[in-house]
Amino acid sequence: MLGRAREQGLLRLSVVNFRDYAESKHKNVDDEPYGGGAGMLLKPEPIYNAFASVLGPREAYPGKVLLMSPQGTPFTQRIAESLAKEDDLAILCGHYEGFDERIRHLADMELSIGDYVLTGGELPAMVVIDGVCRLIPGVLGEDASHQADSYADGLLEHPHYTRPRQYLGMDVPDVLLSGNHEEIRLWRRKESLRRTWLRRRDLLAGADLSAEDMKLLDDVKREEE
Ligand code: 4FV
Repeated sequence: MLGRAREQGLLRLSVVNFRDYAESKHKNVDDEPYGGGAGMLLKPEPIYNAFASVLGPREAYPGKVLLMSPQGTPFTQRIAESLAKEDDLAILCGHYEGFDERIRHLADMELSIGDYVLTGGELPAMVVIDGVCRLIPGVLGEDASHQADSYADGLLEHPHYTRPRQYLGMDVPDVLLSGNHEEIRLWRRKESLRRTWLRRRDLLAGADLSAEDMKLLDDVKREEE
């Protein structure tokens, strides 16, 4: 998807190795933490130099600068949708134990992809790039497909089925074979609410639920008691 989007000119992606902008003769990008402690930290100079050389003065940069770290704001579909409206994004990827604190001053937003620790910020950056760029019109082919995403309306997605009708004794729900679009819409909405109720009750608070949803949710709660 993203490769094709780049070929179609929908997306431009470049990677900058800030070691190329390190000042020391050995091109060091990391150093020991003041105050002691295990591991190494990313130095500010190589990253500031790289930013200035590649993107120009920070204050004149038109886009959003993102810094990937476990201390960041959890990356969500809502954030992906807001970032997809930006023309330019610059993503700073951590390494070693993390960043010298002064590097954070370059960032508009600090993002985390989850409460776990990785070896580098590159994979988190790729997660953000994928989650954001698939929302660019034209990247996913007919745009409708991401409108029915999980989280598109704050709920988990309903179950999906395709051929064959029966597999290993597992049947496709009759309602999906009925051709009755209203019945299908109601079933999908109810199953979306059921899955969210069973797996991510925390999401319901933030979801904009209609009166019809509340009734469906009551049915679900009764059925799942
Ligand atoms: C991370 C995350 C993450 C921390 C130490 C890179 C690592 C190393 N980034 N969401 N989770 N980063 O684990 O964004 O520098």
